[in-house]
Amino acid sequence: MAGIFQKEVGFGLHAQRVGAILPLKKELMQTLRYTPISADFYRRNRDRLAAALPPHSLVILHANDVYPTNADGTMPHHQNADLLYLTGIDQEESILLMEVGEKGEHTDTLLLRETNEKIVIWEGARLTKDEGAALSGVGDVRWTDDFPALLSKAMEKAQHVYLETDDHPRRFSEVQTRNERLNAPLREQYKGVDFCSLYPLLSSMRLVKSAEELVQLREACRITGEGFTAILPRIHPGMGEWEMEALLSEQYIRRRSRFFSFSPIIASGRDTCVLHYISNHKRCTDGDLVLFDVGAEYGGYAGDMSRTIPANGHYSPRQRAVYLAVLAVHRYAASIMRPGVLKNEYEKLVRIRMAEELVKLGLLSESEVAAQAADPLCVRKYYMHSVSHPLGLDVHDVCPSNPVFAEGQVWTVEPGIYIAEENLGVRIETDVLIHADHTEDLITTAPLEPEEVESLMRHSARKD
Ligand SMILES: [Mn+2]
Repeated sequence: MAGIFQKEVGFGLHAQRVGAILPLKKELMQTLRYTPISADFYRRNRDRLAAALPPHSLVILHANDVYPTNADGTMPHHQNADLLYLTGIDQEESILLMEVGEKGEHTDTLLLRETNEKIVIWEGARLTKDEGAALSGVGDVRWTDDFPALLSKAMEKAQHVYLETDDHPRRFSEVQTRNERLNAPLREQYKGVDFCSLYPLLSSMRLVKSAEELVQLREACRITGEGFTAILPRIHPGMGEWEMEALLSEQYIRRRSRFFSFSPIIASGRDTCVLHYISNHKRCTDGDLVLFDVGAEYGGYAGDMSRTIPANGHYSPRQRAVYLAVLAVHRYAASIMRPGVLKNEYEKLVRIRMAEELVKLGLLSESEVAAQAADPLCVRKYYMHSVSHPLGLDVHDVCPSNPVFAEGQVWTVEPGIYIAEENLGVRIETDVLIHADHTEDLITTAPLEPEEVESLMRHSARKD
């Protein structure tokens, strides 16, 4: 069923509006820069979440805030990834309520910010109730004015209340999210209720990608690689890193990406060894390497790619040797990423392979590595980070701790070697989909072999 005219039957406290969910109107499609995922996907995600919850659970999920900057300025709105995953609604102030009954049946309500003439004039149209229903597959759509009354009714009946907490191990924030702020009084007010976190459930669900998500991820990866390849012939010694950023931004946005999926790293010379360099303020010089770690967003999903190129179009012998070492480790890592392998075990095997390459490059001694044969942590002198992270709605996507690889997961593979004393850092990163017996590189639109890079850079018009 293609998500059209599907009926949702109410089981919960308040009567569900039982009626046709209209298909996405052409006009709405035209207001989105990307082709949206079908409402079936979101309906299925809510079904799976509800099935995993105990009877008489309530899920409350808020949109992210629009964060202020200074004066009347704001950051662009960046939607809460879990709300996107369960509804596809990419609009501020939206709320999802899910009331789960005895056997996993659930009554869902989507609440949207009521639009008015002033909002239409200043900010443009917001979703109507019908549009919200068509995008999300939720039959009962209301304005947020109804939220307090709906919430207190639902809280009276709920035994377990599932709230959004962001438990990403590397999260650091001094400010409360909208979910944390709006949920704090509930924890105070309803002392006897079992408050639980959505994080473990949704991070496990989000780790394995559905067919619909793979369509979006493939597009994000395609754009990420293709945009980079398009600008390669235009790069030359003396060019500003920011100028390369500008060229890339044009390529991505032209392909319907709304923004970089993270602050782009375009680092030349010594800054190839700065892992999260984002100021992109220098001019590259003849003989430099330039490290790109960049990604295009598409439909909420993130691409994430690294390539390291010679500013003048030719790798020096040393640069080539380091590049080939990283490429060898990259190929090895992709070859052992198989269903059933523990992430931590995989990381260790990659360090063992990396140690071999660092010895060959004269950076580590054989005895140094032999002393740590089981897990050569000495590689961290030149390779400081891990090789893979999951990719999806978030660039560093959520997952349980020490996950096991499985079919349908999407991970980055990104080894690097950073030799600060030589101003020489190389990182090569692709995004791969795990299949039963191989990994599939989702970035087929950007070169990997050094000769390919050089050849694409040679085809330039005069570089100025
Ligand atoms: Mn990455």
